[in-house]
Amino acid sequence: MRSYLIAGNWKMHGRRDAVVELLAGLKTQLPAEPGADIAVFPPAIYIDLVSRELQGAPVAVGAQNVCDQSKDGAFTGEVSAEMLRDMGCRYVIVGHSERRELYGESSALVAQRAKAAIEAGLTPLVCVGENEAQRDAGNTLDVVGEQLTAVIKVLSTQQLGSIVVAYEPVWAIGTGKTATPAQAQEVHAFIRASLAKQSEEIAATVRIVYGGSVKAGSAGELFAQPDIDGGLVGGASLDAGEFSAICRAA
Ligand code: G2H
Repeated sequence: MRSYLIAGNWKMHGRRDAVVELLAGLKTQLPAEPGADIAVFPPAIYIDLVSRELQGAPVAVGAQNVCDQSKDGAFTGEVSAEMLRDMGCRYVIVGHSERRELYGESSALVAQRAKAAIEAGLTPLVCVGENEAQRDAGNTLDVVGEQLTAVIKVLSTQQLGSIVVAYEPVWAIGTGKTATPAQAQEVHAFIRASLAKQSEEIAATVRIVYGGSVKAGSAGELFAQPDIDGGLVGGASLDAGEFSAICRAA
Protein backbone atom coordinates (compact mmCIF):
# COMPACT_ATOMS: atom_id res chain seq x y z
CA MET A 1 0.00 0.00 0.00
CA ARG A 2 2.91 2.41 0.68
CA SER A 3 5.46 2.60 -2.10
CA TYR A 4 9.11 2.92 -1.14
CA LEU A 5 10.91 6.21 -1.67
CA ILE A 6 14.65 6.37 -2.18
CA ALA A 7 15.90 9.96 -2.01
CA GLY A 8 19.45 11.00 -2.85
CA ASN A 9 20.50 14.12 -0.95
CA TRP A 10 23.57 15.42 -2.77
CA LYS A 11 24.09 18.15 -0.13
CA MET A 12 26.63 20.78 -1.32
CA HIS A 13 28.38 18.59 -3.88
CA GLY A 14 28.64 18.71 -7.66
CA ARG A 15 29.83 20.73 -10.62
CA ARG A 16 28.15 20.83 -14.02
CA ASP A 17 30.32 18.06 -15.50
CA ALA A 18 30.13 15.87 -12.40
CA VAL A 19 26.33 16.26 -12.29
CA VAL A 20 25.96 15.17 -15.92
CA GLU A 21 28.30 12.21 -15.32
CA LEU A 22 26.42 11.10 -12.19
CA LEU A 23 23.07 11.30 -13.98
CA ALA A 24 24.43 9.37 -16.97
CA GLY A 25 25.53 6.66 -14.53
CA LEU A 26 22.10 6.58 -12.90
CA LYS A 27 20.32 6.39 -16.22
CA THR A 28 22.31 3.32 -17.24
CA GLN A 29 22.38 1.58 -13.86
CA LEU A 30 18.90 2.10 -12.46
CA PRO A 31 16.27 -0.44 -13.46
CA ALA A 32 13.97 0.84 -16.24
CA GLU A 33 10.97 0.16 -14.02
CA PRO A 34 12.18 0.54 -10.44
CA GLY A 35 10.22 -0.97 -7.57
CA ALA A 36 10.47 2.30 -5.65
CA ASP A 37 9.93 6.00 -6.21
CA ILE A 38 13.36 7.53 -6.75
CA ALA A 39 14.35 11.18 -6.40
CA VAL A 40 17.57 13.17 -6.35
CA PHE A 41 18.11 16.44 -4.48
CA PRO A 42 20.86 18.49 -6.12
CA PRO A 43 22.06 21.90 -4.92
CA ALA A 44 19.47 24.50 -6.02
CA ILE A 45 21.65 25.93 -8.77
CA TYR A 46 21.71 22.58 -10.60
CA ILE A 47 17.98 21.77 -10.33
CA ASP A 48 17.19 23.02 -13.83
CA LEU A 49 20.07 21.07 -15.35
CA VAL A 50 19.06 17.92 -13.47
CA SER A 51 15.38 18.28 -14.45
CA ARG A 52 16.34 18.55 -18.11
CA GLU A 53 18.80 15.65 -17.98
CA LEU A 54 16.26 13.40 -16.26
CA GLN A 55 13.39 13.97 -18.66
CA GLY A 56 11.88 10.57 -19.38
CA ALA A 57 13.93 8.83 -16.66
CA PRO A 58 12.16 7.21 -13.68
CA VAL A 59 13.78 9.69 -11.28
CA ALA A 60 12.10 12.77 -9.79
CA VAL A 61 13.86 15.94 -8.68
CA GLY A 62 13.74 17.64 -5.31
CA ALA A 63 15.31 20.61 -3.55
CA GLN A 64 17.25 20.64 -0.29
CA ASN A 65 15.36 23.57 1.23
CA VAL A 66 12.55 26.03 0.52
CA CYS A 67 11.49 29.47 1.72
CA ASP A 68 8.82 29.55 4.41
CA GLN A 69 7.14 32.49 2.61
CA SER A 70 4.66 31.57 -0.12
CA LYS A 71 4.29 34.92 -1.85
CA ASP A 72 7.04 36.51 -3.97
CA GLY A 73 8.67 39.47 -2.27
CA ALA A 74 11.72 40.97 -0.62
CA PHE A 75 13.35 37.77 0.67
CA THR A 76 16.93 38.05 -0.58
CA GLY A 77 18.62 34.72 -1.11
CA GLU A 78 15.45 32.64 -0.83
CA VAL A 79 13.80 30.29 -3.31
CA SER A 80 10.04 29.75 -3.11
CA ALA A 81 8.12 26.52 -3.39
CA GLU A 82 6.40 27.76 -6.55
CA MET A 83 9.79 28.47 -8.13
CA LEU A 84 10.90 24.93 -7.31
CA ARG A 85 7.76 23.57 -8.94
CA ASP A 86 8.40 25.79 -11.94
CA MET A 87 11.85 24.20 -12.34
CA GLY A 88 10.47 20.67 -12.22
CA CYS A 89 10.74 19.73 -8.55
CA ARG A 90 8.31 17.29 -7.01
CA TYR A 91 9.87 17.08 -3.53
CA VAL A 92 11.74 19.27 -1.04
CA ILE A 93 13.70 18.41 2.10
CA VAL A 94 12.85 20.54 5.13
CA GLY A 95 14.48 20.58 8.54
CA HIS A 96 17.54 18.53 7.70
CA SER A 97 19.67 18.36 10.85
CA GLU A 98 22.42 20.31 9.06
CA ARG A 99 19.93 23.17 8.59
CA ARG A 100 18.75 22.91 12.19
CA GLU A 101 22.25 22.73 13.68
CA LEU A 102 24.39 24.88 11.39
CA TYR A 103 21.79 27.49 10.44
CA GLY A 104 19.69 27.56 13.59
CA GLU A 105 16.40 26.52 12.00
CA SER A 106 13.72 26.01 14.64
CA SER A 107 11.02 23.37 14.49
CA ALA A 108 8.47 26.18 14.00
CA LEU A 109 10.34 27.50 10.94
CA VAL A 110 10.70 23.98 9.54
CA ALA A 111 6.94 23.51 9.93
CA GLN A 112 6.27 26.72 7.98
CA ARG A 113 8.58 25.53 5.21
CA ALA A 114 6.64 22.25 5.05
CA LYS A 115 3.35 24.14 4.84
CA ALA A 116 4.61 26.44 2.06
CA ALA A 117 5.82 23.37 0.14
CA ILE A 118 2.46 21.59 0.38
CA GLU A 119 0.54 24.70 -0.62
CA ALA A 120 2.60 24.86 -3.82
CA GLY A 121 2.02 21.17 -4.57
CA LEU A 122 5.43 19.88 -3.45
CA THR A 123 5.92 16.91 -1.16
CA PRO A 124 8.07 17.90 1.82
CA LEU A 125 10.44 15.38 3.37
CA VAL A 126 10.32 16.52 6.98
CA CYS A 127 13.52 15.50 8.74
CA VAL A 128 13.52 14.64 12.43
CA GLY A 129 16.12 13.04 14.63
CA GLU A 130 18.04 13.13 17.87
CA ASN A 131 21.73 13.78 18.46
CA GLU A 132 24.03 11.46 20.35
CA ALA A 133 23.71 13.22 23.72
CA GLN A 134 19.92 13.18 23.46
CA ARG A 135 19.93 9.46 22.66
CA ASP A 136 22.36 8.71 25.49
CA ALA A 137 20.12 10.66 27.88
CA GLY A 138 17.14 8.54 26.80
CA ASN A 139 15.37 11.49 25.18
CA THR A 140 15.12 10.22 21.60
CA LEU A 141 11.34 9.95 21.43
CA ASP A 142 10.81 13.30 23.21
CA VAL A 143 13.06 15.08 20.72
CA VAL A 144 11.50 13.43 17.68
CA GLY A 145 8.03 13.99 19.14
CA GLU A 146 8.67 17.73 19.60
CA GLN A 147 9.97 18.10 16.03
CA LEU A 148 6.99 16.24 14.62
CA THR A 149 4.42 18.04 16.77
CA ALA A 150 5.54 21.41 15.37
CA VAL A 151 4.60 20.19 11.89
CA ILE A 152 1.36 18.55 12.99
CA LYS A 153 0.33 21.85 14.62
CA VAL A 154 0.46 23.92 11.42
CA LEU A 155 -0.88 21.40 8.91
CA SER A 156 -4.47 20.33 8.38
CA THR A 157 -5.11 16.61 8.68
CA GLN A 158 -5.39 16.39 4.91
CA GLN A 159 -2.06 18.24 4.47
CA LEU A 160 -0.44 15.86 6.93
CA GLY A 161 -1.20 13.11 4.44
CA SER A 162 1.05 14.88 1.90
CA ILE A 163 4.28 14.70 3.88
CA VAL A 164 7.08 12.19 3.99
CA VAL A 165 8.87 11.93 7.34
CA ALA A 166 12.61 11.27 7.28
CA TYR A 167 14.02 9.89 10.52
CA GLU A 168 17.70 10.74 10.61
CA PRO A 169 19.51 10.15 13.88
CA VAL A 170 22.15 12.90 13.88
CA TRP A 171 24.80 10.56 15.28
CA ALA A 172 24.45 8.38 12.19
CA ILE A 173 24.74 11.13 9.58
CA GLY A 174 27.90 10.97 7.51
CA THR A 175 29.61 9.06 10.32
CA GLY A 176 29.41 5.56 8.90
CA LYS A 177 27.40 4.55 12.02
CA THR A 178 24.02 3.33 10.76
CA ALA A 179 21.26 2.84 13.32
CA THR A 180 20.46 -0.84 13.70
CA PRO A 181 17.26 -1.92 11.97
CA ALA A 182 15.69 -2.39 15.42
CA GLN A 183 16.74 1.08 16.62
CA ALA A 184 15.34 2.68 13.49
CA GLN A 185 12.13 0.63 13.54
CA GLU A 186 11.43 1.68 17.14
CA VAL A 187 11.49 5.37 16.20
CA HIS A 188 9.62 4.84 12.93
CA ALA A 189 6.85 3.01 14.82
CA PHE A 190 6.72 5.89 17.31
CA ILE A 191 6.39 8.40 14.44
CA ARG A 192 3.58 6.38 12.86
CA ALA A 193 1.79 6.11 16.20
CA SER A 194 2.09 9.88 16.65
CA LEU A 195 0.54 10.44 13.21
CA ALA A 196 -2.20 7.94 14.05
CA LYS A 197 -3.33 10.19 16.89
CA GLN A 198 -4.35 12.67 14.16
CA SER A 199 -5.68 10.10 11.69
CA GLU A 200 -5.17 6.35 11.53
CA GLU A 201 -5.85 6.38 7.81
CA ILE A 202 -3.17 8.98 7.15
CA ALA A 203 -0.68 7.28 9.46
CA ALA A 204 -1.07 4.12 7.42
CA THR A 205 -0.24 5.90 4.17
CA VAL A 206 2.48 8.43 5.14
CA ARG A 207 5.93 7.23 4.16
CA ILE A 208 8.62 7.28 6.83
CA VAL A 209 12.11 6.94 5.40
CA TYR A 210 15.37 6.36 7.24
CA GLY A 211 18.53 8.41 6.77
CA GLY A 212 22.01 8.17 8.22
CA SER A 213 24.91 6.45 6.45
CA VAL A 214 22.64 4.19 4.39
CA LYS A 215 24.71 2.00 2.07
CA ALA A 216 23.84 -0.82 -0.32
CA GLY A 217 25.02 -3.29 2.32
CA SER A 218 22.71 -1.98 5.05
CA ALA A 219 19.70 -0.95 2.97
CA GLY A 220 18.00 -4.34 2.59
CA GLU A 221 17.75 -5.03 6.33
CA LEU A 222 16.55 -1.50 7.06
CA PHE A 223 13.92 -1.53 4.33
CA ALA A 224 12.64 -4.90 5.55
CA GLN A 225 11.37 -3.27 8.77
CA PRO A 226 7.60 -2.83 8.80
CA ASP A 227 7.64 0.96 9.29
CA ILE A 228 10.65 1.84 7.13
CA ASP A 229 9.49 2.94 3.70
CA GLY A 230 12.79 3.75 2.07
CA GLY A 231 15.80 5.94 2.65
CA LEU A 232 17.21 9.45 2.54
CA VAL A 233 20.70 8.76 1.28
CA GLY A 234 23.55 11.26 1.48
CA GLY A 235 27.12 10.23 0.70
CA ALA A 236 26.14 7.04 -1.11
CA SER A 237 23.88 8.96 -3.51
CA LEU A 238 26.95 10.54 -5.12
CA ASP A 239 27.99 7.15 -6.49
CA ALA A 240 25.69 5.96 -9.28
CA GLY A 241 26.48 2.28 -8.69
CA GLU A 242 25.95 2.41 -4.93
CA PHE A 243 22.78 4.50 -5.18
CA SER A 244 21.35 2.19 -7.85
CA ALA A 245 22.07 -0.80 -5.61
CA ILE A 246 20.25 0.92 -2.73
CA CYS A 247 17.27 1.54 -5.03
CA ARG A 248 17.24 -2.13 -6.00
CA ALA A 249 17.17 -3.11 -2.31
CA ALA A 250 13.78 -1.44 -1.90
C1 G2H B 1 21.83 12.11 6.33
C2 G2H B 1 22.11 11.49 5.04
C3 G2H B 1 21.29 12.16 3.96
P1 G2H B 1 24.50 10.32 4.89
O1 G2H B 1 22.21 13.49 6.30
O2 G2H B 1 20.37 13.10 4.34
O3 G2H B 1 23.49 11.59 4.74
O4 G2H B 1 23.86 9.18 4.16
O5 G2H B 1 25.78 10.77 4.25
O6 G2H B 1 24.66 10.04 6.36
